[in-house]
Amino acid sequence: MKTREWLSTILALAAVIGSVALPFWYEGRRAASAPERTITLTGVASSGIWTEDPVTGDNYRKNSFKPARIRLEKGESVRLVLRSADVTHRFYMPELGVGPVELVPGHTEEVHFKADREGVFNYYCTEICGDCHFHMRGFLTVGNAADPAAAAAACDGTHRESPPAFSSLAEEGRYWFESKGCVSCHGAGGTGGVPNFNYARGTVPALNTLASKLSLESKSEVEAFTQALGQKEGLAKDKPAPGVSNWALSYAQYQSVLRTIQGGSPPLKADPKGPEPPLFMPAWKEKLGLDQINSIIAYLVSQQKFEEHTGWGM
Ligand SMILES: [Cu+2]
Repeated sequence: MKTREWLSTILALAAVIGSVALPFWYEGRRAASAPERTITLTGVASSGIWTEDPVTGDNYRKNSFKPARIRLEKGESVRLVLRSADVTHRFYMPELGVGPVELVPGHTEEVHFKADREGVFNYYCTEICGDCHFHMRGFLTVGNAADPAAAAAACDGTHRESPPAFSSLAEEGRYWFESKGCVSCHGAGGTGGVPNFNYARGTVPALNTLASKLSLESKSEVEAFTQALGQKEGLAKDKPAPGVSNWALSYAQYQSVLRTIQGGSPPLKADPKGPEPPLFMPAWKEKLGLDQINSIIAYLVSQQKFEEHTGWGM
């Protein structure tokens, strides 16, 4: 009797353990045996994109490739085939442990990774590969995570031809901000928020509060400052712009912003022993003239939201 009771207890326990463990075992087996999904990404310097479209000699000249939009299931294994359509690129997707992988034209590289967590993961080109380099960023989405609101703008080839006529300095600045690729790191309208792996501040700084940084306290001060920026001779320390209340401070801050744009600024690492953050502020002085930089500053200060002062007869 006793032995029988023991036996049935053991059997019941085995059944319980089995029913709990079996699905996990099965999942594990399934994941281990699931075939890898192959994704081919080609870097295209002339439009600053990573594309899944096949790139051949014939269609390269038309250059109508779509930027890749990759969505993976959580747990999916990927065989990533990487190519360059033109010049040397370097593929880097740090959050999923891929790269940097140097991509020499004519060669194919292959890496494997597993999408083991849900989220949006950015990938970058970290080799300065031409005029459209600063557009060359993409993302892939794992699981149910929502795509980011603003994808990096593709580099429009027409921007390299002569620019259109502008109705204001800020409008001109917007054009340069978007066509030179500032937008792909600093976000549409300078809203920032693009993740930069191992960067002390986490994401690329927003620039839509530049007016405050320049000590411009209201819309009318922004207008007065912009007016002065648009003068042929530019800004001068001893020539305060009428209507800007703290000219000495505004001018000093403007000089510091100008230095950062012209000379660049290396990103501070979050973990000093970790890798270089993939995104950095390059020196623009060879690529943008002072007039263009001033127009970009005019655009960015126009993006600041001020609290409206109403009442008091104002
Ligand atoms: Cu590149």
